[in-house]
Amino acid sequence: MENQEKKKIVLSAIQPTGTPTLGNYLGALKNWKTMANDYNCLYAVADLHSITVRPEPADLRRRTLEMYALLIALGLDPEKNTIFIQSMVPEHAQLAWILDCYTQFGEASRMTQFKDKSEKHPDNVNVGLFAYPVLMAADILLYQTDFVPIGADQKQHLEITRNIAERFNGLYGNTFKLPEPFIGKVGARVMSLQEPTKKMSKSDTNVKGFISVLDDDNAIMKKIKSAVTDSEAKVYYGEGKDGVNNLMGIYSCCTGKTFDEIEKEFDGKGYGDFKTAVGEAVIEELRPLKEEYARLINDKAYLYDCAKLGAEKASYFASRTLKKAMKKVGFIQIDK
Ligand code: ATP
Ligand code: LTN
Repeated sequence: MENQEKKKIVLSAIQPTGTPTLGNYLGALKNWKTMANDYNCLYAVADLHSITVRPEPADLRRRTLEMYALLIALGLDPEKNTIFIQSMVPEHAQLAWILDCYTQFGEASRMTQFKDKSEKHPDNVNVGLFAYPVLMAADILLYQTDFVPIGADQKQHLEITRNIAERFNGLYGNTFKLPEPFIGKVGARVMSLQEPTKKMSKSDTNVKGFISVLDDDNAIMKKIKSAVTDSEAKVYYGEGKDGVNNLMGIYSCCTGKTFDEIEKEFDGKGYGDFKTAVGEAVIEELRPLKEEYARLINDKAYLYDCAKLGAEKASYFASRTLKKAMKKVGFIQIDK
């Protein structure tokens, strides 16, 4: 523990809104695993965030546990790192309320995710959806986080987090550390296999557009083979080649090869060979995750134990920052 406290702090979270896609995996989860060796990492299943779209309670419970199992299946060590379920750590909702009062209506209105989601669900534009980035700011600021590994779509939420923290620090003196985003170079934006100008999304109605991390090998190969490309039949990274660029990005993330190396490897070969290689690389990349997940999901008792431990560890850190913020705002502090 002592040693861990000296390491820089990393925090990230993912909503339990469905099985993660290859986009979530390459854009976020894979970096989570890599960072776990060098940083003091806290990773959460953001179940509080996900009720902004009102899931069925039974679905939410099942998906939360599935997402939690997936995080451990990534190879994250629940003893060494802190893997927790957000709603089990009450400090998140508590700090979020305080930060709500230090966030301007105008700046929250400018968030593109809020605008997108309000358009998608015009029948349920709730206050939670509006305050979503503030809860995310609380998630991050509670742990004096240094780095936040996220996909490119979440950059704006990190900027508002920094603005809220700066405002609070400006008013009351240094309380929160200003976090930096960590966005990988490749994989930050994996595109849909069917419409490669749109990001790959687990809520896409066309299931051929995304690969779920638990898809079986056949399904993976089929989806890659039917990915939209172009009529040039030449593998290189370039303008107007969105489909090929996307597959090259995926292949590069899974194999560690650079774009130059990939172009050389497929010089003189057609898209058939290229797609087979990409499919195989994705299958190999996801295999250990799927095997470990299959084993873990049947061991509820172990998962519950890990979740309890994670929540205790998270709460230990979070309560220190919350106390500090409450004191600065002017709430009475009486030792229990
Ligand atoms: P939904 O499709 O349900 O809106 P989502 O697939 O965008 O959700 P989130 O749970 O919002 O997934 O995101 C989890 C993490 O995955 C975030 O860090 C996000 O930036 C990252 N991410 C999501 N989609 C992609 C993508 N296509 N490429 C790279 N990273 C992504
Ligand atoms: N908003 C993020 C999920 C999320 C998150 C966070 C990410 C919730 N809290 C804290 C990083 C840090 C999303 O929709 N992908």
